[in-house]
Amino acid sequence: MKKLVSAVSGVLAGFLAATVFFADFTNIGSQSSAEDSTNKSNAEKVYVPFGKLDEYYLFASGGHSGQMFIYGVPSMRHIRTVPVFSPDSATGYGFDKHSKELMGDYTWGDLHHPAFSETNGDYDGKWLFATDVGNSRAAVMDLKTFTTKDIINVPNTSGPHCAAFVTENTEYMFLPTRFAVPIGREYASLDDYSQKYRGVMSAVTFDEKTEKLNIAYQVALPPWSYDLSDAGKKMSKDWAVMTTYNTEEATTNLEINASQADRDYIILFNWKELEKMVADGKYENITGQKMIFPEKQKGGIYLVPVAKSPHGVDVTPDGTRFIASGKLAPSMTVFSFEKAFEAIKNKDFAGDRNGIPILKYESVMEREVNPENALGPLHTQFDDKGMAYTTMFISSEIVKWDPNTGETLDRVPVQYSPGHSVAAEGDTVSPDGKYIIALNKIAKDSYLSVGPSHPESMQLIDLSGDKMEVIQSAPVNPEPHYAQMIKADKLNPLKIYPKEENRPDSVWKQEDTRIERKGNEVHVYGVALRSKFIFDAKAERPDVIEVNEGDKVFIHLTNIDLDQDITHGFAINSYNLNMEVQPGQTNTLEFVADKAGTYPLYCTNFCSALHQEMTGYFLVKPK
Ligand code: CUK
Ligand code: CUA
Repeated sequence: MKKLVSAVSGVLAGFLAATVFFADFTNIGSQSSAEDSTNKSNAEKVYVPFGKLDEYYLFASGGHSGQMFIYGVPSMRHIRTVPVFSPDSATGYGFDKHSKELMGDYTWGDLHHPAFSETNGDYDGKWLFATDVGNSRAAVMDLKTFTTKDIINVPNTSGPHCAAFVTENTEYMFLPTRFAVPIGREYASLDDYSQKYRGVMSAVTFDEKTEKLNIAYQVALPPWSYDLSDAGKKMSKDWAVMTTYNTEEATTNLEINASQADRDYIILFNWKELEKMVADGKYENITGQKMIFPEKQKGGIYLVPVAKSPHGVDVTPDGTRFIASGKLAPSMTVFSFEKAFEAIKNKDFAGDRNGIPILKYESVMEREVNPENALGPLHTQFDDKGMAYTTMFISSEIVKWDPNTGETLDRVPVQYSPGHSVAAEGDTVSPDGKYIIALNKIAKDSYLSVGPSHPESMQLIDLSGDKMEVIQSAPVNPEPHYAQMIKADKLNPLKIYPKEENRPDSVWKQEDTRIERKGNEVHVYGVALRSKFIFDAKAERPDVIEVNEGDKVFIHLTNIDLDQDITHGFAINSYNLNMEVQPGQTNTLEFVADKAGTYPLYCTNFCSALHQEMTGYFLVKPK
C-alpha cells in the first residue's frame, strides 16, 4: 500500500492541499508522531488508491431512516445502503414478496444498535443483528449478500432501543425496552403505571439453518426505562448488564421527573440462570411468550446502584469490569464483576426493589472517574491495550483513559456532540486499536449547507500514535446511533447467488420459461438476461405478460446472467412495483392486477448497452 500511495501522492498532494476540507483537518488534533504514519499527511492516511480496498467495513445504524449504512474505513467512503426496516425502491426492498412479508404493515423503522454475530467473543463476520425502536422489531442481516433475512415483532415491549447486544457465542441477542407498556399492550390508565406497566426484556435466538429469529423467553422487569446494555465476556460471559433510568416510575415529563432520585440502577443478570429457569418451567405463558416474573421466580437478576440517569454501560475486553456513563452525573463509574459475584455469593444485599436484590454500591464499585471539565459521558469503546475511549456529548470530545487507574491519557475535540463512537472491533474480546470513529449528532459548519437541517457527521480518529488525531470526516444521513467496525477480511460476500436447485420457482434455461394459469392466479416463470426479459419462450411475444383484470399475479424472475455485478431490475410502469434480481437470484413479485390497461414493463438497473431495450408489456384485459 505504501508504494502505491507514494506513487500517486505527488498528484494527490497538489489536489488535496488546495481543498479547504483538507486544510481544515490538518489543524484539528495534534501534530503527533504516529509510528507507522509519521511521514504521512492525513490525506495519505485515508487515501485508498484504485485497486486497493479499505481495511475495515463500518456498519452504521441508519436510525429513523430504517436502514443500515455501509462505509469503508479509512477512506470513509459510503459504499452501500442496506434497507432493513424501510422500503427501498433502489433494491425493490419492500416490494418483492419476501421483503414485503418481512415488512408487514410497517413502512418505516428506527434502526438503533447493530451487533455482529460472535464466536468466542470475537466478530465472526456472519450476521448482523439490529433493533427497531420505532415499531418494536428485531432484524438479522446476512453478511454474504448484505440483505435482510428476517424481521420479528417483539410483543410486550415498546422500543427495543438498548440493544441488540449478543452473548459471546451468539446464544442470545437481548432486547431491553425503552418504554414500559402493559403486558399485551392492552389499555391501562397511567394511574396504574406501577402496577400494570412493565419493562419487558426479550431473549432472542437465531437459527442459522432456517435463517429465522425467535423469542426464547421474556423477563417482566419493573416499569422503568432501560437504556444501554452489553454482554459479559470471558469471566463474565454468562452475564449481561444494562442501565435503567426512570426508576422513579415517572409517567410525565421524564426530563424532570425521571431525574429526581440520586441513584438509578444497572441491571446485572445471569442469562444462563434465566435459561435454566425456563428449562425448569419456571415461567408463565403470557401472550404466547414464556414470561419470567422476577418477583416470583427469584434469582439471576440483581440491581447495582449507579449515579442517576446513567446512559451507556460497557464491558471491558477482558470481561472483568463494566463501566457505566452518566448523562447527568458527569462521571464514568467502573464496577468489578469479581466484586459483584462475591457480593452475590455472600448475599451482601442492601434490600430489594420489586423483589430484585440490590447490591451495595460500595461493594461493587471500583472507582469513579471524572476527567476535568468532561461533560456528558455516554458510551465507551476499547483499544488493543484495554484503554477506554468515552464520548462526551456536552463537551464534544473523546476522552481516552485507563480503566485500571482512572487516569486520563488523552482527549480530542470532535465536531460536535458525539453520541456513540465505534473503535475497530472495539466491543469484542480483542479490539484492534488503530481507529475510532466519533458518531457526531451535530455537523453544523462541517459541510456545505443543505438548509436548516444538516447531515450527521462521522469523524475518523487515528489511534496509532501517542495522541489521538482526527484524520477524516464524512457526512452521513440521519442518523447513526451506533456502529460496528469489522476487519474486511472477516467477511466473505457472495460474488453471484448460487443456483438453488430446489427452489421451485427458479428457471435456468430460456426454454423452461412459461406462464401458468390456475383459476384467477397467474404464475409467470421468467428469466432476465442481457438484455431482455423472457416470460414464455414459446409465445409469439415472449416479453409480454397478459392477464385479466382482478387476476392475482406472481412474477418469478431469475437473473440467469451469472456474472458479477450484472443486476437487473423489473418495474411495471404506473403499477407502483419494482424489484431487483441480482446475478443468479430468483425473486418474486406478488400483486393483484386491479387496473385494466396497457403498462410497459422495463429493467430499472442499468445492465448493458442495450439496457434501454430491456422492456416488454404488461397487458390487463378489462373485466
Ligand atoms: S443511544 Cu446513546 S447516544 Cu440509541 Cu445508543 Cu444515541
Ligand atoms: Cu437489465 Cu437493465
